[in-house]
Amino acid sequence: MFANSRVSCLIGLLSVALCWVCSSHSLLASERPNILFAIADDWGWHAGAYGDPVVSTKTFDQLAKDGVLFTRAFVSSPSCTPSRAAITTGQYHWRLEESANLYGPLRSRFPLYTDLLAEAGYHVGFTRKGWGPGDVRAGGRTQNPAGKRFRDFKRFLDERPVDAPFCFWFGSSDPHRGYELGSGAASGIPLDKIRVPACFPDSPEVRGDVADYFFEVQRFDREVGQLLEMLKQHGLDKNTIVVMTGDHGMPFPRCKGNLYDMGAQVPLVMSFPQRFEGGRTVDDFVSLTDLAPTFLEIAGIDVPQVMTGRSLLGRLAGESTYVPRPHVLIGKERHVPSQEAPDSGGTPMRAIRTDDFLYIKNLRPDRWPAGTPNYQKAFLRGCWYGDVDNGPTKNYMIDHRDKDEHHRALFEAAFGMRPARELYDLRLDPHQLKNVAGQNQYAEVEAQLEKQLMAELVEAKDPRAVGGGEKFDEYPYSGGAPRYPKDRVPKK
Ligand SMILES: [Ca+2]
Repeated sequence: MFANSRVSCLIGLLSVALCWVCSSHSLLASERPNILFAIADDWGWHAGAYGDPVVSTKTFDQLAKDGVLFTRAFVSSPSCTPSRAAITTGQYHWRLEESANLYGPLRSRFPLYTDLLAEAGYHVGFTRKGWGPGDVRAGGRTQNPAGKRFRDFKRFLDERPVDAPFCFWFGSSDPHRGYELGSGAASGIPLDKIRVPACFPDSPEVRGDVADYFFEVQRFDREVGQLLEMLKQHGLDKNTIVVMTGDHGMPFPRCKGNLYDMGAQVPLVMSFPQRFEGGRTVDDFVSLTDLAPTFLEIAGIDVPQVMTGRSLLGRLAGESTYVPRPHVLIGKERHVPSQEAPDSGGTPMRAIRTDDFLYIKNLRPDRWPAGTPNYQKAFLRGCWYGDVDNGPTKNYMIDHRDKDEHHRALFEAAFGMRPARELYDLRLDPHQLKNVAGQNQYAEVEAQLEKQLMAELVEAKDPRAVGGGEKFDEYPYSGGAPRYPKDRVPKK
């Protein structure tokens, strides 16, 4: 009798302890939350919630009021394939072999949060643009790393098993180019009120181009609003965390494909009013590699050790012991290879972004970071500076590069060669246009950042830091023009 009561007492204590563990670190199976992940394509850091005076992002802004707005979220790499590979694996893209490059397949040996959720009973799917671009099967996979493909969110919900929690990836292709010329102005976006980013010259062409980009940002935002309405109609809004972000910066010169904030910083909001206090703005550094561990932890699933991301759950839950990242690392391997310099590979770079500094290492300063100029084939605009998406701002900056000193300086910053080291003092130069690397007064800071960056790259087993990094240049390119040359045979 005595023994029995001791046992039941122990069981009782154990239950209390287990419940405490459940409530603080995960959820009981019946309460596992749904995850709605909305990711735009090429959406830079532009939203009403961040103070942009023109772009209208009502859905994002409402989620910011209801949830947690992150002001310093960065991608692993400012290129579609590696950025999405890093998001789905929770690992820096340089750990993902071919998928560090645009169009590179994502090998099946890299675990994905989507698969782990599916194995735990989640209904997992996506629509439109998931991981990619790239060949899913070439990676030894049977489906896109974002999950099973569905026509749309409605079909996904219709096919959901009763009582199964879900994880859905809404991958819009907005605001990726091409744009309908003049669509922004025609929709009523006031060109004169646009804050032209400091890395572009101010001209009617550039303003019109930014407005066309905003037009598609707004379309993405409206579509996410429609998804939220559907959640409500199905009674699913209470138990769903909604996450809205983008895969890297805007498709303009010195933005997408670059490690400056214009290329690597993205909007991020996470809203789950039933569980997490809303209306908070958080200035922590976040890497989008942190999303996979966050999603897993929120579902009560162990995070694989290979994931280099760090769960944000502690911050979302307001835990006082949560320690944010002190800085983020960013990198780039091959984006679009150059047609004119077939052996040039990519323009590998690594960077560390702290509160006050951005330090970039250009590992091959002999290569053109925006693609080769190719002026002799000027009629083939598609081959001009192939690493920059074609569009009115690109054309304007190239065509007017000799208009005056200002135009020339911005042209060089976007399209010119770059030194092996770049250092930007964000306290004096928030737009990251004045390289102070090599200046005496910054020698100590530069040395510290170099040491910190290299130590973390070594720890994360970056082939560019520990050896073998040239393989990134040798992987074949399967994307569109400008094509990787046919006569180049990748090494086995
Ligand atoms: Ca993209």
